[in-house]
Amino acid sequence: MNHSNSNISFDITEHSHRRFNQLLGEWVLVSPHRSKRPWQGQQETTEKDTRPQYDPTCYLCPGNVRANGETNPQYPSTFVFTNDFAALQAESPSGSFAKGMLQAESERGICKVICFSPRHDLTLSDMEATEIKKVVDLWQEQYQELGAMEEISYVQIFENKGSVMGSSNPHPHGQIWAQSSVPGEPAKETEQQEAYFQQNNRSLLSDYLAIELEEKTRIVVENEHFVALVPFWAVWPFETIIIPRRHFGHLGQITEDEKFGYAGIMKQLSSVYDRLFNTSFPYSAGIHQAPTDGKDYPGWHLHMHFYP
Ligand code: H2U
Ligand code: ZN
Repeated sequence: MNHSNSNISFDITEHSHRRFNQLLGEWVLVSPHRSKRPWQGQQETTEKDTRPQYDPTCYLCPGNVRANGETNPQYPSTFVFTNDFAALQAESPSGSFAKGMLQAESERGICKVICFSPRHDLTLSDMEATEIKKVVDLWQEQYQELGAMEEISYVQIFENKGSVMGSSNPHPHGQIWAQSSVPGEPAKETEQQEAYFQQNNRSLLSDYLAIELEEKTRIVVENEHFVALVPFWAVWPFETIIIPRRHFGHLGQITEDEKFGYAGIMKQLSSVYDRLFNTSFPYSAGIHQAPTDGKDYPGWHLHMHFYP
């Protein structure tokens, strides 16, 4: 195919192109003109959230009995427990399977559920930043506790919000999967970030953030410690990334002040999503941070992805 029009110069806001995802080391396709198409797809109208503060049938509300018969304590802020239907088990036997192209390896791990609040009717955007700070405290504690375990190489903290994202329960909660190998995406991010740090002695995301703060076109919200923005290489509509201004690799290294900043930026960002769509907006969000496999990762720069 050679129909290039040499009379027109390439305009990144007009013409289709590829962008390089620095974190994954992959190219993604971007078609800016597509956003000009007429939109007759779904538009949400405000549906008053009628969830009660306490739902006697909810498996996650304080004092209720879970599906496996255990009773939740009357927790006043956050609550963590081992997932009763864990996707990974600590005691599963090790081994592998190979039949030509068909290859498998056993994977061990620990899955936990974290309730963000005793209130059944809240989401992160409704919660006070001081309450969200307690969620960050718990994330930090869990990252350190699970990461210190011999067989755990990666601690994935995430939230699937809303039934369309596959969440089985409207009670505000997230999950943690701690596992014996480093999953694909964080593994690619490790490679990219460590290579960049070796070459430049600065973190990839510090330098990337500096560019975004100068361009000022993709910043969504920011505070003293964190910035939320639409990454240059975004693939999904309304995809964002939260990046701390200071370079640190994991929640074990976050300061008390930064934890308040983290809580604040999450409240701000989730409120922006809710306002934009006039509804309690569903998303998948995950914190990416340094693996816990005992190696040193000076290039890792913690960040959080939001995929609405
Ligand atoms: P999601 O629906 O967002 O995946 O989170 C709810 C999790 O809570 C889910 O993984 C667990 C499910 O396995 N759960 C329990 O561990 N105990 C229960 O009694 C109900 C749900
Ligand atoms: Zn509940």
